[in-house]
Amino acid sequence: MAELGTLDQLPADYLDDLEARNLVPLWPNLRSVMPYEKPARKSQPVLWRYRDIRPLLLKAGELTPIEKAERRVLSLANPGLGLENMMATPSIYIGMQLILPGESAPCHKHTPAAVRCVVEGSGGFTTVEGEKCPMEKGDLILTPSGTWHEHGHQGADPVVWMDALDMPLVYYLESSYCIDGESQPLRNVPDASQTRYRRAGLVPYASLGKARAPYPLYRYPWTEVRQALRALEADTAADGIVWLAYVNPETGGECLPTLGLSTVMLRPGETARPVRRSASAVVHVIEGEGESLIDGVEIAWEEDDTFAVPTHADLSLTNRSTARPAYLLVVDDAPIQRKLAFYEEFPPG
Ligand code: GTQ
Repeated sequence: MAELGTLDQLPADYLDDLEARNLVPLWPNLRSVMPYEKPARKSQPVLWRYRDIRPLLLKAGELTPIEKAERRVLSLANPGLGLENMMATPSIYIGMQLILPGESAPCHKHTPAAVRCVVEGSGGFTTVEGEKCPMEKGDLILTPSGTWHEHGHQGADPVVWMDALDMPLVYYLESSYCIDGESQPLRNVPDASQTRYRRAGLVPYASLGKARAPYPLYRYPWTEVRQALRALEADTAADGIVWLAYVNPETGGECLPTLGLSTVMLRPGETARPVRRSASAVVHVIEGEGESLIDGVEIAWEEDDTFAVPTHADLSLTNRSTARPAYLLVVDDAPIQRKLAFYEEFPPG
């Protein structure tokens, strides 16, 4: 490990000459962009309490009509990355979106991919490419890159959901933009989770052997995912994690090219210690309460809370209840890292 030369070892007139020609010497900066052993990380382990968010989001409902917001969202920003950058982790944007009864958020499509997880309220819906997806607590709705989507609300109480987008990555690539569209004509059928992909292991015969649709399923209903976790518990070793990945039912691969989606059930009193990973993640608490240690930082979470897990961080997840399971949604950037061929897991020892 050679000691590298520093900027102050270079003559001022030489540095001026470089700067005048838009040139920068690498060696004084090499260790900061490429440190040994572990990446430099600005992201912090952060907890966003729903108890804090909710009144401020409802206040936004009073202060800003939907027409003035397009999307009425408070972004969950990681202070380590600069609040104004609206990044929960280096690749993941998280927002909490409020829609009031009778309101609608107009149709658009954009280059960033999005996924939503319903936090509270009944009667909301998102229409994706003409498919009307009901939104009930815990439901996951995908709006992949380039798909038309709009939101509405036919219920009586405020509806709130969490948005996760790969926007920080797409923005960094100077590729993030949006196109407004007309409200979509509805295909008058239930969403594909109730029709074409009603059950794992079955796909419409016509799709066999055909070019695979990139996004056959937009909605993953929580009531069914929750049952699937309960069923998996019966076949999970006591020291194993009850953990399901959301996948594309036609390919068995990740639902989205950038964001990984999975859900963990913590048994009463359980502490899970997932293997340390190179991916960053955001964890959202669908049900339950507990605590986590993230690189030594203790975070006590409750239902509907959300927290950020930086890349390469140590993570534990403890269900504080000895009576009820806890259910977590994990959004991570492992799919990006796998595609770039540097995704790693670091088993202990
Ligand atoms: O609902 O389409 O939180 O376009 C940020 C950007 C939500 C959305 C966000 C968006 C949306």
